[in-house]
Amino acid sequence: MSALQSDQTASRPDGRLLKALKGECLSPPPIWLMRQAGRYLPEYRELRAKAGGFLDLCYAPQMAAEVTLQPIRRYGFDAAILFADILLIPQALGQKLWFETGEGPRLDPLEGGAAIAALDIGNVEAHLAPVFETVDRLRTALPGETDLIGFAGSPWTVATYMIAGRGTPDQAPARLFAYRDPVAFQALMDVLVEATAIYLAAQVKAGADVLQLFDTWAGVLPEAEFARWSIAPTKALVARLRALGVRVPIIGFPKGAGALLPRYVAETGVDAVGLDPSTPLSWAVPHVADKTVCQGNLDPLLLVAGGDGMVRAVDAILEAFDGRPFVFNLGHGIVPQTPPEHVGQLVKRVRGE
Ligand code: 1CP
Repeated sequence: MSALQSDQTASRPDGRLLKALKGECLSPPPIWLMRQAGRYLPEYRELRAKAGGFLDLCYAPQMAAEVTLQPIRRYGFDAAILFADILLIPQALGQKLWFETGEGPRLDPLEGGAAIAALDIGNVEAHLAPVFETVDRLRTALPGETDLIGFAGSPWTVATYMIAGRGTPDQAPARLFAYRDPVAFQALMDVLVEATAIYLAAQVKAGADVLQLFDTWAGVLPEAEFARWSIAPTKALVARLRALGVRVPIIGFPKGAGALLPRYVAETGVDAVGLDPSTPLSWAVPHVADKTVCQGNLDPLLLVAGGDGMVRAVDAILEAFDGRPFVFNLGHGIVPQTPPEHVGQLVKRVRGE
């Protein structure tokens, strides 16, 4: 792990997130939170109203950089995560994407092999140029010690939205599609691996110090399908990124992977792994933390509730990973009803202040 290096930021000393991801044991551990920019912050809601829609915000570099910086100013997290969305890739491939107010994303569902064959990889980099400009602005605007995380969805998770056209409770449409037509589904994985590699390599070139792959829907897959549609495309993506010269650490987040996490870690080539809230600490420490850097895993609803329950859970996580390289985070994204003051209390507790 020590051979890893940031591509563009060779002159900038590693921040605390980078140090932990390269295997340094830090006390207190670095902290950032998934979805740390977003609707729980009044300053985000204000800027989003000005931008018009959520997608307008994603493609407006000055505003997207500003919402990325908002939680850094408030809480001084050790890392910023680029403000964008995992569904920009399907849009860059030519699929129609829009957001229904109060409901979430909608896409024109991909209905078969012909629709998959029509996806156009040629336009990905040009379409996503505003995102790279956001990264570039952020690298200049962020405090020197704050690492910048770029991200994308894993091919499986992005495909679930492309096939269903929306989020569903168990992403059954994509699972069914993959069972019925694995050849067409593999073609979709191949397109997504290549498009995502282009996208992430360009984020790193623009200044991202770390990459995270969100595989939010990994946990709905049985073992054989987990290997085929979560592990294999992630492994191909990591290999493709390394072949493109990307050397920054990559965090994989296969939510719900459970007992398949050690296999995911051993086979994909990621440098660290995000644990979801249902992963038992007593199991994760011997089975995962002995093999790679862990990140996680406070239940986002404990952050909503706050108080003693939150404090006890934070302390249990810190104690479990004490003496190992570790990154404190939630086990999934912050939810909109989170009181902003609880986030401040969480950061203080983790830092022992
Ligand atoms: O303002 C709004 O109304 C939009 C809410 C919102 C936000 C703030 C969406 C819509 N996306 C985002 C930003 C976002 N999405 C980030 C920004 C950086 C940060 O973490 O602060 C990131 C990393 C994502 C990633 C993302 N988008 C994931 C993976 C992580 C996760 O939470 O599971 C997924 C599944 C999406 C799709 C998506 N985009 C938005 C919503 C509401 C959803 C989920 C839809 C669903 O499953 O029903």
